[in-house]
Amino acid sequence: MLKECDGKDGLVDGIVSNPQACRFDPRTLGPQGSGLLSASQVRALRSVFDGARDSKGRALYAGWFWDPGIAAPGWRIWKIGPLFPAPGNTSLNTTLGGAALPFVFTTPPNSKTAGRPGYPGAVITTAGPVPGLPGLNDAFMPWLLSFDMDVDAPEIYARSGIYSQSAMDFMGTRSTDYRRFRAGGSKLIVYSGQADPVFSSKYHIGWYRDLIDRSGGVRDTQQFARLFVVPGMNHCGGGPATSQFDAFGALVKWVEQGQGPSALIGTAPADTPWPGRTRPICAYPAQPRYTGHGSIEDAANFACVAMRDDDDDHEEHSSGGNGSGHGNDDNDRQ
Ligand SMILES: [Ca+2]
Repeated sequence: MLKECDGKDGLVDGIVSNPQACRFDPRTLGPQGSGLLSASQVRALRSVFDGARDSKGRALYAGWFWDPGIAAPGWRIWKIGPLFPAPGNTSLNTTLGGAALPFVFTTPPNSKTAGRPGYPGAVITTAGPVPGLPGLNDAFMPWLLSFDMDVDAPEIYARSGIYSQSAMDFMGTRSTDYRRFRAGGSKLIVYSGQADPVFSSKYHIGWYRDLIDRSGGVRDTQQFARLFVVPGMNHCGGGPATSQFDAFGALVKWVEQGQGPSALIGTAPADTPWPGRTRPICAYPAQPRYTGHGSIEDAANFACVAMRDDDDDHEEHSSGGNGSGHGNDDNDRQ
């Protein structure tokens, strides 16, 4: 992935700052390529990163970026399993997610399967990997493996009886209607880990593009809402990333002084390949580019520039002119 995608942002530095230009294909590691992966492993990877689909091939959610952060523990623990030996499938997607799906994201909760052995509502008897804690590892696997993307997945939008709101009604954040928010002078900063295993940055970018379409273009949208995608970062942290940044301080400055952030300055923590490295995390759709001078460990030697978007699936043709994150805070003073 790094070999294919790292340099596409203009600098080989272990960070994929232009994931839209990334053309990594796991088939290059399969039997027809280097042979590191089996054909079924390649199929699984392609399927997972393409995102969930129903039987007609319609996407139920976004796909996922190829980002080196997927090699980090913070990705693994959600998708594959924990960092300690444990029986069964112990990924958070099957334990935490396996419980949340039938009870929170299905309306009415667990209506079809309550009490059936191996299904939510049944007594969990599986031994846990941690002494004294209930075993969740394989408890919901029958439910998950029987989950029907055509029939069961739409229940996230369902309402029923006393459940006058669907899960998406009360928990979803897909709305692009920010008229009242904007009129009141409020500001919104959204950040997203490009290697977040839970919520896909592709989804966040898709939502933000919809917001741009509805709000009069990039510049108008950036008057009240800005998106910051953090390359390499897992869910709210972790991964090979400059994942320490002060988004709240930036929000306060924006609200109280009228200076919106064109970038958040991120610092790489100790458990990354480059502790102390700093980078501008640019307001989407701008991306950081090395100026060609000075240390690549220092954010000061990078500039936020308009994205060069090579991906046909992610065209950058919004009505916001050059669509770039202008690099000057002063532009944003009202
Ligand atoms: Ca790079």
